[in-house]
Amino acid sequence: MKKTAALSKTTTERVTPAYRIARDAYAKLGVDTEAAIQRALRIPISLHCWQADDVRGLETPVGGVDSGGIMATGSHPGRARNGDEMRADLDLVLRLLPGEQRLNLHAFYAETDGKPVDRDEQTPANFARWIDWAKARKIGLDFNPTYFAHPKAASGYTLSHADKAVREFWIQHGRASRKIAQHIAKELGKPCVNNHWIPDGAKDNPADRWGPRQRLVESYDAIFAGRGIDRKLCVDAVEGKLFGLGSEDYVVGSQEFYSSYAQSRGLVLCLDLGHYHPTESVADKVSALMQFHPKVLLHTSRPMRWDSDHVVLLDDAVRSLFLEIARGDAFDRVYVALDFFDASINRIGAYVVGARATRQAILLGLLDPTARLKAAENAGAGHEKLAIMELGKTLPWGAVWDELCRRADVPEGADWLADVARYEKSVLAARA
Ligand code: RNT
Ligand code: ZN
Repeated sequence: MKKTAALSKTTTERVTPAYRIARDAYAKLGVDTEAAIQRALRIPISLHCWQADDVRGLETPVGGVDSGGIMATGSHPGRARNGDEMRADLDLVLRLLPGEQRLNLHAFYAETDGKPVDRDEQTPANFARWIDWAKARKIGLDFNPTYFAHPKAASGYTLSHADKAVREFWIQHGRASRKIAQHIAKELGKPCVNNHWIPDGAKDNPADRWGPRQRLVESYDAIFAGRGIDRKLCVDAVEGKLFGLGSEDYVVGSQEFYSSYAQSRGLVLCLDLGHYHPTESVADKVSALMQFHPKVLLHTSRPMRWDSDHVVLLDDAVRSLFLEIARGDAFDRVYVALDFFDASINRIGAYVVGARATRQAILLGLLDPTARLKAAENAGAGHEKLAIMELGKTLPWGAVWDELCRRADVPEGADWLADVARYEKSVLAARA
């Protein structure tokens, strides 16, 4: 308490009148904006590298046989075409974002100098450039095995494939990914979240729903069986979904499958905002799942009628999700990562909009007058609870966000648009 008060005093002279008004308004509801700003800045957001190149990957030859239902639509000029271009774009993104960021890599962003290296043979050396880049910027890296965009995924099945040889190939890839993730963690001195998502499923009425799920358990068990991987370094997560393009009827790795699998094997469960029926609320799920799952990984995304992976905006789904995390005081139990890809607009702008919206939702969660609301609720004063909730919606949180940006020394408001415009002209235009 004392520390916060002292901090507010030292910053009083240089804060704007707008922030001072906002700070006082929140204080009236028992909310400490200083504490919220500091906390919001410290929560890492993992930037998905795949918005930079429309989820194509850097492999030789480029995998791209089958997308596994993942599709970036649009043809805005300026797509990053190699690792150096991706890293240059991400450098600009990092300069425009407040707070701690990480970078989320996928295995098909391996750089092998033109030498073909198949997924089952990947080694940490294939990611040396990414690791050096992250080291120089003092940011952490996360990782994902890529079980799609590959001839051996063309049937729509990978780890649950009926053919043992195909399963074995993907098991070897899963194992390789864990070694790479562990290596990354050691190199950077920060744990690396390694998220497993597979496209496996059927377009129409499979006769056998049981077999693939049983095989998937066996394949994952083979991947996660010990072999010198420290789970504190390589933090394995698994991500399910309701349906995908080409797997409308049946997804082997469904929510029920992964919820039980992660819980029984001590893995992190990943929840992607685009992976549920539109009437389901991920915000409501976390307080149920987290009674049993010590940690969850959140993929912020924006489904537009389906799992369309639109750029994240500050919509109700994102706001209510982080509000729930804040109300449960669970920020230490979640990993926050972005997962969207839009090829129809400036990709750097897409990153900045989505990452800022995600951090705004985090800040808004931390600005919630939870104690006051719970007190009203517990006293049976339902009308008071609703009144304070409604009041919370009208408070000037934008001034607190601007202050957060100033503290982080990044452009306020939409001032970052000028940087993106300059880059579009000087760098992206030349890629056309
Ligand atoms: C797919 C999952 C998965 C992917 C990334 C590229 O539906 O959301 O997280 O988007 O791994
Ligand atoms: Zn996802």
